[in-house]
Amino acid sequence: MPRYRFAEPPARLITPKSVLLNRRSVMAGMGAAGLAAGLPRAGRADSLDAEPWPDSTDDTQTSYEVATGYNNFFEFGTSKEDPAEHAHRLETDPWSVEVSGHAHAPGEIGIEDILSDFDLEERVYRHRCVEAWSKVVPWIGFPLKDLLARFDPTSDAKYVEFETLYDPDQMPNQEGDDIDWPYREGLRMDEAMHPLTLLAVGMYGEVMPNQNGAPIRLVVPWKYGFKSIKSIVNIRLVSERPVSSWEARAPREYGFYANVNPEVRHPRWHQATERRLHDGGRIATEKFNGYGEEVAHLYEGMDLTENF
Ligand SMILES: Nc1nc2c(c(=O)[nH]1)N[C@H]1C(S)=C(S)[C@@H](COP(=O)(O)O)O[C@H]1N2
Ligand SMILES: [Mo]
Repeated sequence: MPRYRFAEPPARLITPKSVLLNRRSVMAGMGAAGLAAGLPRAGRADSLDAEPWPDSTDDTQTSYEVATGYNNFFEFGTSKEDPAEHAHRLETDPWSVEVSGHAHAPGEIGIEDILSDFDLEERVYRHRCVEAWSKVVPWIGFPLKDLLARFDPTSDAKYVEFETLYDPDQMPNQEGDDIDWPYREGLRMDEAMHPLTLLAVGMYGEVMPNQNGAPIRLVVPWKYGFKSIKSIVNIRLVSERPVSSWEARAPREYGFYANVNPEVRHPRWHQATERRLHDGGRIATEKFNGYGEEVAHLYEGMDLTENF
């Protein structure tokens, strides 16, 4: 059992749907005004940050049992049940994350300091896997941009690269070649700085279960689940676009952007619908997983079929 715990109970940020809708129309107005005033579009995303983030979805939450019993965490095996069975082998305390590359103040931070220094919030996000299932999970975490700010990225930092722990003694499937280990992921800097992008350290009110990526993982709610890398030990600020593990393995199937998009099919299946794990029902998949109001501007002018 890890010794770390939350310094304070995370703020619960529940806002009724009506308030959210109202806020969205206010924001849309601000976006237009910002454009008219010649402000950079990024100002729009930043303005979302002034207020606590509301519940982003009114979907029924997935049960704790399903969210922690049906996982992808290939380091522990390739079946959905393997992580729950084997991830207890992962030693998450002590743990630290190294931030390196194009930063004025590169360095390392321990998990206890992460838990005490950043304002933890609960955010309910829909989480959609490229395999066309989805969960709705109350994550506990804080914006990635708050962590990056502490290490002071330089203007050469155009992308962020993430790496999971490599230790086959604890992660037995790293002996195999399902992935060119360690698991790697990447984001463009503006994606990394977006206030929806979380570093999650818990879920359902408790510290992160091992099978979900303890002690710290990424959650990027508008992208397919494989972007949300688990058990992070390295964060690198880089100038070139990193190649993520899935992209390296099958570049025709998994792109760098991996934005949820019902209009762009995976070569082996369509992406138009998804199976909700809480009831097995199928729903239509929404572009950007339903977070388009917040993130579509990041991809303005880009061909999302080419940049899938
Ligand atoms: N290190 C690592 N991170 C990972 C994975 C993995 O195999 N290894 N799987 C990804 C995939 S494909 C998905 S869908 C999500 C699953 O997260 P969950 O188990 O919390 O639902 O984790 C992502 N992060
Ligand atoms: Mo996934």
